[in-house]
Amino acid sequence: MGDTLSQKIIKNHLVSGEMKVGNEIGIRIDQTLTQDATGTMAYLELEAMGIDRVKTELSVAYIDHNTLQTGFENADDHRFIQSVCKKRGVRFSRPGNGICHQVHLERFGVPGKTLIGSDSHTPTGGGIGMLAMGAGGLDVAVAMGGGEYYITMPKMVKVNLTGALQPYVAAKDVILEVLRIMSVKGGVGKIVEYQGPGVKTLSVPERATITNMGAELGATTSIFPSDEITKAFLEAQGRGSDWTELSADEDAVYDEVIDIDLSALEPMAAMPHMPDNVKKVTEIGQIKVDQVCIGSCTNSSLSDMLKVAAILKGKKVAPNVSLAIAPGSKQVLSMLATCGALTDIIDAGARVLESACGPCIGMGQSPNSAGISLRTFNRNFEGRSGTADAGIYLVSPEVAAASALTGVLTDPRTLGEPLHILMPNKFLINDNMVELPATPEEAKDVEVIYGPNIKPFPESNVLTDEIKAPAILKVGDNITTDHIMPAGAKILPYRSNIPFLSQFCFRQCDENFAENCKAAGKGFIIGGANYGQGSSREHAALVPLYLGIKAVITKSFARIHAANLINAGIMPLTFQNPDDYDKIDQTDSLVLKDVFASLDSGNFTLVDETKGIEIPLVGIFTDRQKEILKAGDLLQFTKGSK
Ligand code: MIC
Ligand code: SF4
Repeated sequence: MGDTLSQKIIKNHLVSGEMKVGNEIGIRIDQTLTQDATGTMAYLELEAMGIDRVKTELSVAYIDHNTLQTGFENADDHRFIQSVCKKRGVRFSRPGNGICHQVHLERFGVPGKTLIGSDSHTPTGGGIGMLAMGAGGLDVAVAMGGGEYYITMPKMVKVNLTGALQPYVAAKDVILEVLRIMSVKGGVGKIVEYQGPGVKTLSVPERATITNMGAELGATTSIFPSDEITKAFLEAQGRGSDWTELSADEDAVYDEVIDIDLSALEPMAAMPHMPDNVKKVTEIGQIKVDQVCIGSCTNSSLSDMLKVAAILKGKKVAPNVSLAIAPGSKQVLSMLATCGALTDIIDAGARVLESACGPCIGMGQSPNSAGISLRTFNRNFEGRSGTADAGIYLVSPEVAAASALTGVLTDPRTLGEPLHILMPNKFLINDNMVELPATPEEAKDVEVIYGPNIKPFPESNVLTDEIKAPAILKVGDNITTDHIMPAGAKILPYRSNIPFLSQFCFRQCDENFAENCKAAGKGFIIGGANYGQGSSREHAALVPLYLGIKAVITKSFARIHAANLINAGIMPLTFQNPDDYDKIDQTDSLVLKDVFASLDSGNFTLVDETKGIEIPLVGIFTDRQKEILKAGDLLQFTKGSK
């Protein structure tokens, strides 16, 4: 029996555990990336662990999220990250150089290598055959220090692609179709591998769009083979020597197979407020549009931008639409400028934004009240745009550009002649915005600069054998980390200030959450299925820790968030019988009994004193996780085991 592509890469990097589905395995990490919204915390953790120099083959810190700099906070955090990078051996991609995933794909990713990033869209690297995964900041810090990264050995899903995309149908439509089929929780505990004759019809940027948005499936990661197309891309980036051919064995066995005929796909959109709420553009009809945003790590490549420019060329943006475009990297922006396509974009009336995440994370460009915004992004969670009642539709660059011209949701196939966009044989290469670290000798004199916005970590949890606390909050299914710890221009600058952030925790679900936690001193959160989907932000665990949350009890968890909870010393527990969820009400008085014995057995008992009932819970932790929980958190555990 042969191996799938990801099984091969895992095998090459396996440090501990057995590669059996469901087992915890530890893998060696070759590369790491961070972005600034999670990076400040990750580098504080690196400093707290006392790591002198990073031990990975390559680590890069990107500044791409917090670039608005509405006050001193962001600039201070950038300076802090820059100084740690210089001292500890990390490359520093300056603000303006581009979105982490786009730049990493262009300049640093290598087929067959492992990459973890403190950002959930790190699987973008799967577009060139990397095993690239999103992780919490603390896990990334541990990997930078040479520690292994732990995942549950995933199941393997094959998406068998046949045919070829028709004109004006895009890679975005492929991943929207996968989301329609699998749903936002369908990928949990799985790796999605793209295979079949359709693969060779897709360029690297198209593949990267698909693996990027695999994050929305909840998948551990997604991956394409590394083939001649990957080789041509890397050669055009001046990195031909980084290429190796990689594919799954012919007789590899998959747990699930999904067939997609690329020729049969049509332009689609994910409707408010979930990425799997997918319909054909023709089914949704010509709804009026207020705003169109093009960019984000999903769709900001040169070829995406060239398609957009070709659609806009010589035309004018509809008067009712505000069109904002953020090219994904400095390379993309400068190539657009060189070939004149930027002029076509500007002349049509687009607002050109900095090469950064921008509107995707609510850093500006919030739509008008009840506005309809079409975005080429990957998440349309309620409120994420910064406008609580806006309706966000996720679409391809082709749909976005066509609709910006007409002012209504438009099927780009009505535009007529197909577009002919060719990938360049040579990209414009200029890495002058990536700062190299100091040599180990010079590094001794480099000072790490802390700004006043950097506040101490919350105190670690002390595990007790009995925890008596109220059900401080009860929420439903598919709660995202944007619900738990919102982002956006007002809050994002405080990612290194947990006390400040805590006021905003769960605001959208219960505006009294923080106050209730403070009044009770400690509490439990009760959730439905797929709790914690979305972002990798460990703040969605650190802030609840700060507010006294001891355990989160749900029907099921998203992968990265469950790991972040354990890393923060909060127990993620699930109902043995999912129907028991209905028995608990918010404010019920709860007692978790015999915690230490339960940690060993995996079976917990929750007493609901208000209802006078006992509810069986499950918490199956590996020995390593038990030790982390007993130590208080991963930081204490790592310090203790040094
Ligand atoms: C996101 O898209 O939600 C983010 C912002 O990139 C996050 C990281 C963060 O919260 O800083 C992610 O996807 O992990
Ligand atoms: Fe940035 Fe948006 Fe991508 Fe997150 S999803 S990394 S906010 S562009």
